[in-house]
Amino acid sequence: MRVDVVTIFPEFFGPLDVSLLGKARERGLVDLRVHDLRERTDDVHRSVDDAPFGGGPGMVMKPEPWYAALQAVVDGGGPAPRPRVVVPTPSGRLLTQALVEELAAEPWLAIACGRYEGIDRRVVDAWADDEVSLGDYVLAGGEVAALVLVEAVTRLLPGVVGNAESVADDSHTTGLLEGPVYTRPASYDGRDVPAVLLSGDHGAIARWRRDEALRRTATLRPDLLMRARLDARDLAALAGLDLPFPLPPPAVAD
Ligand code: 6GU
Repeated sequence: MRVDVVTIFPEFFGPLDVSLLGKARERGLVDLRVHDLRERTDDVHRSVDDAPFGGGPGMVMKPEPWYAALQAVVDGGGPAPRPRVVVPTPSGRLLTQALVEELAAEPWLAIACGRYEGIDRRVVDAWADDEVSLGDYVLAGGEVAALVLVEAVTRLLPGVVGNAESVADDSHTTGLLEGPVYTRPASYDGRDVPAVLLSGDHGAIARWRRDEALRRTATLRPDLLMRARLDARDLAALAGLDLPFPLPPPAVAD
């Protein structure tokens, strides 16, 4: 996969050289290129922002450097005629694992990192395929969100994470939060690992893990539970929890 990032802070992307991502880049699984928006300015001050039309606080990113930077990315060529262009913004749609999976299927992504009050709307209208928010809080700019996007997307690419199963039952991939995990020693600080995990009964272990995921999701993220695919056994497990809200009908027949 090819990913181009356009930003006024290329230094923000140092973390992409380390850890899982760094190895994926070394191994040629991800071709990540970071571009400095200021290289597409043509005034001595290298200005990328200006006052908003209509007044109001803050500054807006000017369209000309963005058009030039994005055109240069396209003209530079890649594995498709054009990249899918994503703009991180708190006014975008929520980034979910479903969207991450969709983006991971693209051959070429470009991420346009805005700062200040945002990017001139014409840039977004002309170039963006998606405007994506990480959640209901405000960051100072799109760079951290771009790092999040790149990490979430690239770990789904074949060969990036060693164990494909570890991706398959992550929180959110199943529609539920993942339950607790334990390793040796079986007893520590007076706290014992749940006996079922030591039982060797794989059916019982799978049921316990599912029940813990259900319990955790019901407690912390009832909104997710309402959209999860729950079978009759899941609903029976949840019925025992005495939840303060009604359960949905089963989504999947047994
Ligand atoms: Cl994608 N950008 C900014 N600036 N703030 C955010 C965000 C993105 N997602 C949540 N808050």
